[in-house]
Amino acid sequence: MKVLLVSVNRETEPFTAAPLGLALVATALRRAGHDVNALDLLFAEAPDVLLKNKIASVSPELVAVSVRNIESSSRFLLPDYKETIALIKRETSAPVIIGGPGYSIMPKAALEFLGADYGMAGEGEVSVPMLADALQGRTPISSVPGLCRFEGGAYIQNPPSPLAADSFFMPAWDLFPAEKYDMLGIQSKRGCSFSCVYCTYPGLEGTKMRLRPPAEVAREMADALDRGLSAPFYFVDNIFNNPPEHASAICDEIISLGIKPSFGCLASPVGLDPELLEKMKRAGCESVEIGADSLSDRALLKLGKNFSKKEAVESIIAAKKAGLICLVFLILGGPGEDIDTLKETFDALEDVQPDKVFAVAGVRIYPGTPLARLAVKEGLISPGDPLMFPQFYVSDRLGDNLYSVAEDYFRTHPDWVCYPAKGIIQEMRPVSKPENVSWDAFAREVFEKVLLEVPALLRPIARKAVGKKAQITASRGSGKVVSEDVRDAFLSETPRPFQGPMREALKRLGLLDG
Ligand code: B12
Ligand code: SF4
Repeated sequence: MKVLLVSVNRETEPFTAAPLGLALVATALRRAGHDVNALDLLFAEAPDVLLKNKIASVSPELVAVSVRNIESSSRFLLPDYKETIALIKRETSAPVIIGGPGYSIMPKAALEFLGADYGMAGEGEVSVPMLADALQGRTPISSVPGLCRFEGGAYIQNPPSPLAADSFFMPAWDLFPAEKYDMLGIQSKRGCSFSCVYCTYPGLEGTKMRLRPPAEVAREMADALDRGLSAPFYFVDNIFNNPPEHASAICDEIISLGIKPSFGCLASPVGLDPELLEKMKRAGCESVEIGADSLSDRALLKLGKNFSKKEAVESIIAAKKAGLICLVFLILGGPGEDIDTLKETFDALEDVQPDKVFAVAGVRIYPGTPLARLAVKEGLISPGDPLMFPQFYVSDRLGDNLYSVAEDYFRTHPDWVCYPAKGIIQEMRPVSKPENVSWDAFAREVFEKVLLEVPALLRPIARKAVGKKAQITASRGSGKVVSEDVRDAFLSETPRPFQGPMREALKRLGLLDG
């Protein structure tokens, strides 16, 4: 069967994400003997035209659309996807199936809203080839795991069929513009056995952990490097270092293969000890993104976290000591949060000085989570709300103070970002670039040269932050960015631990006096 896979994600913040899930579904379909084409709309200047042309050239018999994000930090995205699906349906009579994490969180409401023929809740490697078989009349539709549809107005959802730990696939990156993404996703496990009150991950990936054999993970990296893919890898595991022995074994395999990947990962403070961090660094890890959520024991307890403030603080210090770029994720305004817990978190951050902080003020309420049940109990949402349209929990001890307190604090830390949950409506720190600013050709050259001195993982952020800073400076002067603006912007936007190497680089390039 001719299958067209379409990734509709156009989000570029904080990084562009390669559609790993769809690349795995592609491999599964190919193994089952199907003719697979793919289209990623991420980099398209005219996505609708591209999509129409692709449909015309492929003449697909099934179109599979991946829905990654329901919302970004500033926008509700499903209405855009609804239009894309309507366009696909106008251009072809082939059935349209939607899947992906953004779909699986609320399959019934999303299927109804987006108007596809079928939805697939959960993993696609087993189910999508089975759907292709069923559509060819070989098996009944009712036997396809995870399949969702409306029949005569009634919603039907088949039970899922998760992959076994030893049957993970290699992604078909050849079908995607893999060299263009800021980072290439790689997965070493699925599932999470913890139960943080707001989290969708156990629902998406299951509560039982399935650990992929470490040698296979390292081999996937080696294959990509062999194919000349140079983007850094990003471990999309909800927690790379859980269990720590598995993370350590992956690093051992990478080191023993003698490959030199660079990678980043999401990590928990639990088990992020100096030995593991040192080994991760040796294996090519450049940055860890620590899901601390808060640095107050009282708030951590209410969020259902399994670690203390002390452990979180120690893990940040250890990551920095190991020479890794350390980003801390925070979730502000959760159950029981008050001005004291907020200030405690901010004071602790001030002490440990992570390189980056990414905070959300207000907690997205997802269906089926303990937070959703609490929100119903507190009268914030109604019991049957499918929560597809974003709703946020803000502790009643804070109310509107959350935004003013957080804003005051983050304003003094330009490297640290805080999105108000209400930021779906309005961003706290506007990111719009000044208009009517042009670039001197030499300044552009200098910019690209200095950018190469920035660690690979930080480059996408540096490109945006430094570029914007240089333009803001130029807008206050001649209206043209010159090389001095570029130099000053690199100096002001470089996080403290990298100031020394950056000054050295600028001297080497003749932009700063010795
Ligand atoms: C890793 C990760 C990140 C990394 C991405 C790094 C990278 N290079 O990929 C970082 C930290 C940068 C990130 C950023 C963001 N993320 Co994120 N992220 C994840 C995470 C943990 C894993 C995603 C992943 O790659 N999984 C591995 C692949 C293999 O699984 P999969 O995509 O689900 O695919 C499987 C199935 O879904 C299915 N499938 C996939 N596509 C299709 C298509 C069809 C047709 C079918 C039938 C099946 C199918 O089959 C696949 C194989 O089994 C998920 C949570 C989770 N556990 O899923 C959140 C998640 C996807 N992120 C989310 C969000 C919101 C974001 C941000 C918008 C946050 C922000 N405000 O900035 C950004 C957007 C980034 C972008 N450019 O799009 C949400 C999306 C839902 C929502 N609320 O909108 C999730 C679900 C987390 C959550 N809050 O619940 N993220
Ligand atoms: S926040 Fe992390 S540890 Fe907690 S349930 Fe989600 S994935 Fe698991």
